[in-house]
Amino acid sequence: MITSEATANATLSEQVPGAGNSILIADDDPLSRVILQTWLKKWNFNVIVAENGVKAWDILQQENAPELLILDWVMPGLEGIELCRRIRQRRQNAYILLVTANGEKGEVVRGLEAGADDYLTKPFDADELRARLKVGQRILALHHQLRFQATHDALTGVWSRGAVWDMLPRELRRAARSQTPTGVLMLDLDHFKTVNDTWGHLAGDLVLKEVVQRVVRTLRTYDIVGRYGGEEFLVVLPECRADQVQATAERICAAVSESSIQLEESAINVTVSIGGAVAYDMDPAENIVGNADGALFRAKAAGRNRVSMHPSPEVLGNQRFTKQTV
Ligand code: GH3
Ligand code: MG
Ligand code: MG
Repeated sequence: MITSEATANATLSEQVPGAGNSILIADDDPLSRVILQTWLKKWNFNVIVAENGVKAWDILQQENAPELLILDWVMPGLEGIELCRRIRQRRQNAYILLVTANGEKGEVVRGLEAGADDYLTKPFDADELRARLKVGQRILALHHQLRFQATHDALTGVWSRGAVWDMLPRELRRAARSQTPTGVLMLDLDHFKTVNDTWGHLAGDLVLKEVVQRVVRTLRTYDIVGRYGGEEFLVVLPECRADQVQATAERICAAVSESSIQLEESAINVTVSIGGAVAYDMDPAENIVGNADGALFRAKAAGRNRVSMHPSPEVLGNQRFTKQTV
């Protein structure tokens, strides 16, 4: 979405279309804004405009706020340099071009020390601006790549253990606010050591990847899958009662075992065992994962390729949440 001066009164959420190719201009000078907007639109940016630092700060509090920012140094209320400092205290995923009036060395140094990544001097030069924005885009893309690598498992592409441990407590707090239960599954491949011993580790890796794909295909887009350990995975199922958690786990078991995994020279039959638990109210994440782990242990002991549920108040006839869930 492109925001023009004419739509500057649109609500903030209407103005923030997503970080992708968005850029924020914060400048109190209407002429500078028009010049920048014209060029940036021509270069296919989604332009979001703030007429002062306070409005820019409000926009930056929104979800999916732009990451590429052109901030004027001199603005009434909140100056660009102060805005830089505030942004750096809160987030790293921003590339800030600070606009100075004359590019005087002392000013530039102060701006960079306050958290700006680069600076521009007025009057703007289109080619220079475009080149500097490309640098910003390159750095932001690297930032995203690093972030992805830090939060995802390289082999299977699902969330890393650390990322799931970050997300689960947040999900549990959200669920407690909306009074909905959250399901957690602990899933472990059965006799996976035998797969490695028989067909080799590379084949084992391919099997792991295929199992994860089968699991993910069984789930909803907003369910969370993370690699908990070697061949162990944690699944978070928002807004699921115990019966729904169990049904989902049964579907996963069936999806993994229903056909053999075809490799170049072999077809390998794989099964998984799953322990399930449901969190209510503010059950700590450690407890719910521990409960799912205990249930997994029982599923293994009972013969593998099966689901075992940690008994929940709901199953025991003490249903605390009456709200309908999907
Ligand atoms: P169980 O049914 O009791 O879970 O038996 P298991 O053989 O699956 O369990 P065990 O813990 O004895 O062995 C797990 C194996 O998983 C051993 C380890 O080498 C293998 N493994 C863990 N991560 C990877 C991986 O990334 N790639 C491959 N190929 N193997 C892995
Ligand atoms: Mg195993
Ligand atoms: Mg294991």
